[in-house]
Amino acid sequence: MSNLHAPVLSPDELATYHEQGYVRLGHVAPQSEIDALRERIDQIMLGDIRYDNMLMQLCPSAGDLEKSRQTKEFKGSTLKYRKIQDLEQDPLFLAYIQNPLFRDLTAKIIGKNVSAFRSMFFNKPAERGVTINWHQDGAGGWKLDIPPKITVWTALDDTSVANGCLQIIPGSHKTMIPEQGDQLNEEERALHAPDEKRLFLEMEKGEVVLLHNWTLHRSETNSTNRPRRAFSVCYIDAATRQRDSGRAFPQIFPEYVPVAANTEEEASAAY
Ligand SMILES: O=C(O)CCC(=O)C(=O)O
Repeated sequence: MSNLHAPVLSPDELATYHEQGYVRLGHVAPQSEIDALRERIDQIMLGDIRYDNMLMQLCPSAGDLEKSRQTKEFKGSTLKYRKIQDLEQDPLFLAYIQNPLFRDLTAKIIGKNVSAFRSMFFNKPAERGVTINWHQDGAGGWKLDIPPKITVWTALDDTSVANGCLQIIPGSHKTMIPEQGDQLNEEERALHAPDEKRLFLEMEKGEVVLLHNWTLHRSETNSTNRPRRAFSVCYIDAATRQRDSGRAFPQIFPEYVPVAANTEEEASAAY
């Protein structure tokens, strides 16, 4: 494994983020910390560790459509989860979310008071998973009164074209594209996400990419016999509220401040 990233985003990296809408940060935490997160998320999926207020969704490819609803309920002991949110409640995940590099980069891009719109495990189970089509995170669908700017995406497994690595369109973050919500329609896709502009972000386990929320991205299914797990955190200005609900989000910096338990599906995105 290469050396760990310094706890500071360099001026070049910041410029690349602004210009390209993404920057690869390499490894930011020791492999032992990444291994502990992998073990912890498996414990949460298997129900060995339980939290009452975590949004959990089984992968639709597992065939149980009722349990593929995004609700704050444990859906059974299985590794076939697709999405688990609200992971800041778990001390291991919280420690990772508060990594000094993330504190520095959010301070440079957002400011000192930062919350998490979502702290999300995203999984493509072995030989499974679903395709996610081109979209911009929070372009309109999340109804936030301050546009989100930062997603930090960490590979918990090596990712490749075969297991459904992240695909992006560099530079696409400069315009809010979808007419409605976050997903591109056919016409927008042809114009803004032609195949020749697509970059496949194959990553090593533990590698991190900083994304602008509006950088177009998608991913395919996992055709390998091992899971493709990732952890993705969307950091937002702590002053952000959800327009219709007035909802605030758990504060991460300068220190963790949880919010009162929410009802189901409030912060989830359909994709
Ligand atoms: O992890 C992936 O494959 C894509 C996740 C995604 O689309 C998202 O976080 O909005």
